[in-house]
Formats: sequence, C-alpha cells, structure tokens
Amino acid sequence: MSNILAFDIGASSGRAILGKLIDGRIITEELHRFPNDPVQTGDRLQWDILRLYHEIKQGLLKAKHSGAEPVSIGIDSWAVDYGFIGRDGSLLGNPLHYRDQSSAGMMEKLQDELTPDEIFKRTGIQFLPFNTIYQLYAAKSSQSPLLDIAEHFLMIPDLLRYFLTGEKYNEFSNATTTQLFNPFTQEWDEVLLQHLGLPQSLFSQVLQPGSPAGYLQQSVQEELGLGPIAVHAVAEHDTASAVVAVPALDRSFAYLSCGTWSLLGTEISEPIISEEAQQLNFTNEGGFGGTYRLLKNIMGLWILQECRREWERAGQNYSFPELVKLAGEAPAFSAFIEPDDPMFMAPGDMPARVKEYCRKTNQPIPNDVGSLVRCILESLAFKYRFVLEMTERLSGQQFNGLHMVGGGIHNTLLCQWTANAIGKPVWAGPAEGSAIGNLAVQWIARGEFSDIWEARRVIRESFPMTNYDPEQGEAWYDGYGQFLHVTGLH
Ligand code: LFR
Repeated sequence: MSNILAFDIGASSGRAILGKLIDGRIITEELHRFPNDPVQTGDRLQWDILRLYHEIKQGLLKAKHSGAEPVSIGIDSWAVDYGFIGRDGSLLGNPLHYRDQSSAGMMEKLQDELTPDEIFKRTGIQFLPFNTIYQLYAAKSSQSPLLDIAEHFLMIPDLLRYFLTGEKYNEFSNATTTQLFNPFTQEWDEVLLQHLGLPQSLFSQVLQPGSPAGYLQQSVQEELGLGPIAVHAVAEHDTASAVVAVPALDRSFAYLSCGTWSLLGTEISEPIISEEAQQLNFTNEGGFGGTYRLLKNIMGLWILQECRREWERAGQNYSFPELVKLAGEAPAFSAFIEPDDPMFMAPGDMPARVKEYCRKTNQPIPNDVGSLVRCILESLAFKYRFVLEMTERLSGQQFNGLHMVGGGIHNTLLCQWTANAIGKPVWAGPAEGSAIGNLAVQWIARGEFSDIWEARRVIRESFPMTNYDPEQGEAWYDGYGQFLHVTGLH
C-alpha cells in the first residue's frame, strides 16, 4: 500500500492531501482545506496552533472515512516560528507570528553584540528581522517568563508532530532557518546559543527529512479510531518541500516557489558562505538529502493579498482573477515599488503604502485598482529578474529558464510577465509544490522512489507543466532599466 498523507500548512491556509502511486504516476486528492487565521490579541499577533492541530485531526478523519488507509503522514509549514514545551509536556503559550512586532529592531540590537560576519559565518543564513534568533533575543530582552520554564524548543511542524506522536524532535530544513544551526558541525551553534543564554538542552535531536519520527500515539489512535500510522519527518520547511517537487531534469536549475512569499534560487550541495553571499544577503537553507537552498526571500504575493484584504474591509470585494484582469487592462510600466522595502512587511493598509512608495519616489500615483495591481505584479517580475541574475553570479551557473511552483502559478499573468522580465522561458507547475514534495519524501523514505531524481521525474510525468515563452523583449528590457532606477537597486 502506498497511500500516504501530506499536511501542508501555509501562512494563510492549510490542506490535507492524499497521495497515491498508481501505475508509476502520482495521483493527489485534496481531502481537507482550512483557513489559517492568525489572531491579534492586544498588541501581539499569534498563531492559533490548537485550531491547526484540530484541523489536522479533521484531515485524518476524512482520510479514514474515504477508506484510503494512509500508511504514513508528514507535515510541512512556514519556517522560523516556534513554541516551548514545559516540564509537564504541555505547550507554554501560543507561538508568535513572524510578522509580530515584538522582534522589531532586535536584529540591529543583536548585531551590536555579535557582528553580522560572525553570525553569517556560523549559519550561512540571510538576515531577516523575524528569524528565530531575533525572536528569541526579543523574548530574552523582554524577560519572557516562558524562558524560565521552557524545557523544549519545537518549531511549528515539530510541535504538530509532537501532538500526534508524543515525541520531541527538531527537523533539519526548518532548523536551519532559525539562524542558530551550524551547517559545518551539523549541530545547534554553541556560540550563538551561549550568547543568547539558551541551554543546549532546550534543543532536540535534529532529524533529516525522510527519517521515521514515531507513530500516532495511543490517545490519538483511540480518539480518532485509527491504527498506529507512521509519522515521517519530511522536508518540514514548506519551501524545502516545494524545492523537492521542482520537476527539473537537469541538476543545475533555478526555481521560484511562489505563494505568500516568493523564494527564488537554486539547489546546491554545499553552502556558499562567502563575503559576496553575505553582502547580497543570500541564504543557505537546508534541503533534502543534505542539499542547501541558495535563495533569497522576495515579499511576494503578500502585498497583493493585503491589498485585497484592505479593499474587502472597505466593502469592495475582488477575487484574485478579477484583480489580475484589471491589472492586464491598466497601462504598462507606469510606476514601480521595491517589493522588499521593509514598509511592506507588516499587515495593514497596503494600497496606501504602495501609493506612499510611489509618492516618495516621484512616480505617478497608481490611484485605480488595476494600476495598483499592475504596479505590484510588474515590480515582482522585475525583482525576480534581479534575484535570478544574482543567483547566477553567486552560484557560477547559467540557467536557461525558471521553474515556478506553488499556488502563485494560478496567476498566469504573473507567470507570463516573469518570462518577459527574465527574457527566458518559465516552466510553471506543480501548483501544490509543497504538498507534493512532502509526499515525495515519504515515498523515498518508504523505498517507493530510489532517490529525489526519480521522484522529480515521476512528478514531471504526473503533473503537466505550462510553458511561458518571453514576449515583448524590448519593452520589458527598457522597463527593467526604469525599475532599477526608481528602486535604487543595482
Ligand atoms: C514561505 C516561508 C519562507 C519563510 C517564510 C517565513 O512560506 O516558509 O520560506 O522565510 O515563510 O517563515
């Protein structure tokens, strides 16, 4: 029996996907989909982690009622966030959302004590203000009482896996995103932990993706009326799972995992921890099979999601296809933003911020919805070109196209504009990259696939890719010059 179950939980929704292997093809079925709504409580933004666990159990029940009898389960989610477990095995408090403001300014503050060189040399991880290291530093600075009683540090998928199995492990791909894990020693970094005053004992054994991680514990089996289903550690950082699912044939390939965030880069076998990598603020996040993901975070469709939420609050409801249609009808190359300007990080009135950016850079203000969406999507496409070129330089490779995976590929205009901006083809698919990568690692662990390359070949044969060839070369070339000029990127 090869039926298995992937739980893929993104920053705005989660899903349970059943995977079957039939005649050498992967068949997926979405059994359960649920919203993931962070909760603002006072001035804290928190994850409703118990609701997410409840939804996982609903997914397990739906699998049971479908008669699918999955033999294995894996969970992946966004990175960096965590919860603490206390002496009695219970969760202490609610995990904070990485967009919570309590770690604001902590990256700069810690860098007064430890140089960025030192932190980068020890971890190879990009400097993002919400990395776990800065969240923990914020907890320490505010004298969080949780630090006095915490016995175990678990990241989001570790925590959900713990609720299911009762076993406490950290997982490699996600552990690297903390900026506390040392890829040379393959251990939590002693110097960084010591500096933060965190005991080694807080951190658990780090499992490689594909490792067995226990079974549904007795109480869960009884509650749900299920047997002792095996649980595997997969590539539990969703981006790591998405990269597993990139249907590349060539060992040298570039990817763009496109969802709330856009993650663009390549897969490498050794981390590139050089002065140039640090200066370009690239990251070396852990992947499957000891690989590393040399990539950069780009703010992504978050900006558009937040605009849509703001318009909704004002009583104007637009679907994403409607927004994309309006963008397609608006005039081209009128105004641009730098999507990674910190002003776009926190939730809030995004249309006002986009207009503010245009105002302060002396550009025409995109006053109607179509122009505003066009400004965001063109700017994203140009930022992709900028980061793709950096990836080529840093990794010493030339890519002849870009694989796009993730829900963002439903936005066909963005796929086409990305091809136009980079002047190379875009190969889009699969959309459920993270869930499929999650399934693939479980099948590798179970011996159904011999290795990741066999998995990628089967993924390519099972899910059609859509090709986008570049169009309107000259106009997009000129537009890129304009984008660099107004954003000051070089
Ligand atoms: C994408 C992602 C990114 C990570 C960000 C925050 O879903 O996992 O890779 O940088 O969310 O955790």
